[in-house]
Amino acid sequence: MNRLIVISNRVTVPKARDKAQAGGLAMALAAALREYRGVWFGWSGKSVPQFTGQISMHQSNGVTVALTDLEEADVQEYYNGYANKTLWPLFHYRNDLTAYDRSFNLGYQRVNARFADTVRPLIDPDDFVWVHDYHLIPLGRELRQRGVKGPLGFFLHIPWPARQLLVTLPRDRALVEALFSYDLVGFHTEEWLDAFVAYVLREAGGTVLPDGRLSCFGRTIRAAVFPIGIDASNFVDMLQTPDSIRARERVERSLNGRRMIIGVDRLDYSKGLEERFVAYEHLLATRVRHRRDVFMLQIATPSRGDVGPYQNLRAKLDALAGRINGGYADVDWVPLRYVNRAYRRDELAGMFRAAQVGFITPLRDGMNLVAKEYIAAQDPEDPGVLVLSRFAGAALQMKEALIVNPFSREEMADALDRALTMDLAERKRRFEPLMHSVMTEDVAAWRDNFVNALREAAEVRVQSEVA
Ligand code: ADQ
Repeated sequence: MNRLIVISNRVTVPKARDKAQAGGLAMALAAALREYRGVWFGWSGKSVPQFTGQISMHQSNGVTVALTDLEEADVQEYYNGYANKTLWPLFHYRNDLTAYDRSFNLGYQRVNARFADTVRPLIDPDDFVWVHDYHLIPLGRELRQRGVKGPLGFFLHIPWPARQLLVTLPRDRALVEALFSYDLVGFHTEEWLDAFVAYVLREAGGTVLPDGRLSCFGRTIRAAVFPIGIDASNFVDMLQTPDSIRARERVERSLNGRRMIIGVDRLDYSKGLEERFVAYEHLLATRVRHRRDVFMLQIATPSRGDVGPYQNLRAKLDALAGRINGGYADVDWVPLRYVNRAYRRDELAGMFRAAQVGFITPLRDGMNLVAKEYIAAQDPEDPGVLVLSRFAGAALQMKEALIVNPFSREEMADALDRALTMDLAERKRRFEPLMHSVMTEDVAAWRDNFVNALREAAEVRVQSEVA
């Protein structure tokens, strides 16, 4: 079997003993690497005065990890700069927050070239190389320039933006052209794939071949949809761990018979947290009967705190939470519990189980795994209701959720009201197909579908080169 070389900005191999803390994606990639053998390469997270290109390799729970340090300027221009201040906001439809600085793009190209120089000696001719996410779009081109001829795949974990937005990016064509160095480019949903294809056809003069492949810039690739899932059976098992049960009981005790609405997100402007708070406030203002019989738990883990808009968002949410609690709390009831820390995954599972409503309303999200985790954690005999933004990639799969427009506080408050008053028969009717798809379209299926499609796409390329 061929080896798999996984390349991502950061590398997180879960340890067996802290399984409960690891994210589903990390678990899936680590499992793939154990199965296929291979290496997981990425940035160590450390910065050094000068880039050396040295790799430190170690074994981590059966996976070979290779890490490299980056220069301080690289971190500023590539990571904080082009990745988090340019591509992230633009790809999440926030060109008002997008920084278009040339130095960021130069840093981005430089780091991708450095990654390629560093990882190149680790790649054998028969290896499959799988590159992850927006930090590393040009890496495929850099690897091809350094003589890598084998299967090369890329997966984008975030949305692909509309053509009208992407054209605001200087050197937009070069970014898209770089994707044509891969054999296979994967997206979470048809919507992101369609936006990519629209750009290729209408901006770059590409064509769709009769076999569905895309041809442009003198190269031909396969672009396809691979909706990511969670490690669902593992998540369900976690509900039985003592820590999970303890977390659930702790929340349930504090409920005092009230119903709980839960949200769990990284503290990010794409997640619609302000709009969510305002919608909840609207519910309290317009449906007096829910006052005192519900509360909302919002867990928002701080993220990218070095970047300005994240600091502004945090200040706004602090103020909004204060306004809602100041306006509606009583001596024995606080309507909003707003928590800025991370929890172990088994604890989160327990908290999801204790909540009657999962309130997941990003303004734009590649997929959103929290929506799937909320469903996996429910009691099939008495499931809660998922209220989900239509702008999460997950909404295309999870049609039985209450799908809302996160920009409308009235629509969101209506959906909360409906979720809080829904009878058991309807809750079960909605839950069953959702649970079925969460269990079957899981992270292992995502990984295997991608790797199989990569094998096929590379074979087709080799055949057409020979012909
Ligand atoms: P994210 O933007 O990070 O991922 P998401 O898919 O929701 O968004 O994944 C977040 C993960 O972190 C979930 O597993 C969640 O449980 C966990 N998490 C969040 N807050 C936490 C907390 N306070 N404590 C512990 N765990 C917490 C990006 C894209 C998504 C895409 C994924 C995977 O933006 O659209 O679904 O990658 O491709």
